[in-house]
Amino acid sequence: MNLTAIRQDFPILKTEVGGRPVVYFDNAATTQKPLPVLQAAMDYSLRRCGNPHRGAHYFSIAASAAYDGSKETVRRFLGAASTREIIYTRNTTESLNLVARSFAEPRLHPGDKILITIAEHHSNLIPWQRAAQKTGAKLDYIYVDKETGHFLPEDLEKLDDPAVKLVALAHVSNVLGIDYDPKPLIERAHAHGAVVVLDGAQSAPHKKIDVADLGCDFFAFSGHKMCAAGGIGVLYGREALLEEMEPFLLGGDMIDTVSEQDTSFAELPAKFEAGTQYVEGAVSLEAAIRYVEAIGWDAIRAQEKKLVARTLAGLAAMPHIQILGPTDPAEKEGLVSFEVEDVHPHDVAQILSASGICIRTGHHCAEPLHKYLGVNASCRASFYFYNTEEEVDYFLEKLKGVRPMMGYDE
Ligand code: 7TS
Repeated sequence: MNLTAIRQDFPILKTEVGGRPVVYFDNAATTQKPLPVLQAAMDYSLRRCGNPHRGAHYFSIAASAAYDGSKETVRRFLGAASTREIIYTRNTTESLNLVARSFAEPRLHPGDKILITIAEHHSNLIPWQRAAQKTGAKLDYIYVDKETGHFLPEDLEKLDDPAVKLVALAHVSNVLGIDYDPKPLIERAHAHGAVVVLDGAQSAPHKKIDVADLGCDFFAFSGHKMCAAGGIGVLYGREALLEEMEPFLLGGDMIDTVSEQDTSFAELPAKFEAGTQYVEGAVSLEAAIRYVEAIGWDAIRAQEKKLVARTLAGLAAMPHIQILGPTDPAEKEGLVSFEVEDVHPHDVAQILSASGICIRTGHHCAEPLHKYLGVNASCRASFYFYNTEEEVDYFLEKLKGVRPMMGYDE
């Protein structure tokens, strides 16, 4: 991987703060966008812009081709059988809400259980809370070991409970950085017919996804966390399940016929894509997929592992740092969350920001996890393939200065 050449594709990384280029370590929140992706979306608007699937004219046909071409690329990217299984949404959040509303709520009853983990982002938690409240189903949790972040083995037995009708879990945790290897869990839940939803927001940008191999029933991710524009997300769903589900939103382009009192709906995936589609976003997502695939998953993974290992080694040498979750780089995927003793995370972030370093602080939309771990808030450095070891060294150097700046010893 030619890092210098790759970084040329990201002019934003040259932004200077305090006389030196910014260090962007908030990639789990959103990634930066490379020129080829920006150019692809602009090229669509300059040459092919139209409303897809609605007209016989040149631009509508061009827009349809752009949109449908993007879908085919996403289908291949996920290893799905058909584009009928690929639904465009705004983001992971909307994808998960779609499943909760259109699949779970009409099917759950009192006595049923929804099983999630304590490590979920709010997007993969609140929709299930609502589904449980509306249907009388019970929302239950798989808890993690507070030191290692791994699932408690006795809680994994909950997967075998036939009352569990739906399991929803993050593929990679946005706080602990653990890849939860969902395959054995999916197999266990499937053994008694439960449906499994994977939140791929933090996995799809970083590793090869194959929904057929994973065996999940639904898989959600966001384009903006993998170099695409904001506002385009994906829901993969097994065709047989999507077929049975009611539409989520109602309106144009998702119908077959409409009479004064009734409507029949379009075939998949249009049934779930009401209104004018975000074609610019679809084009951007396709270009982003091509961009990350051209770099290659092995190269992306190797670079992220290097950055994580260097960060963990540097943090281990600082006496007043506590790391959330595992401390072995082999177990961390692209991000490290930590606390600095005596210093509020927001102060840490502000001090680092003055040196042009962007990290995230707070509960990272995983408040129940933070409460469970007995932590109010934490700091998080999250990487992507364009980050460098020099950036990590600079971050570590500035982090070392935080406690002394607040009047504490190192
Ligand atoms: N699931 C996980 C595991 C996430 O990390 C996020 C976003 C989402 C779902 C929601 O994605 P969205 O695109 O719909 O917003 N995570 C973060 C984060 O860690 N910091 O900012 C956003």
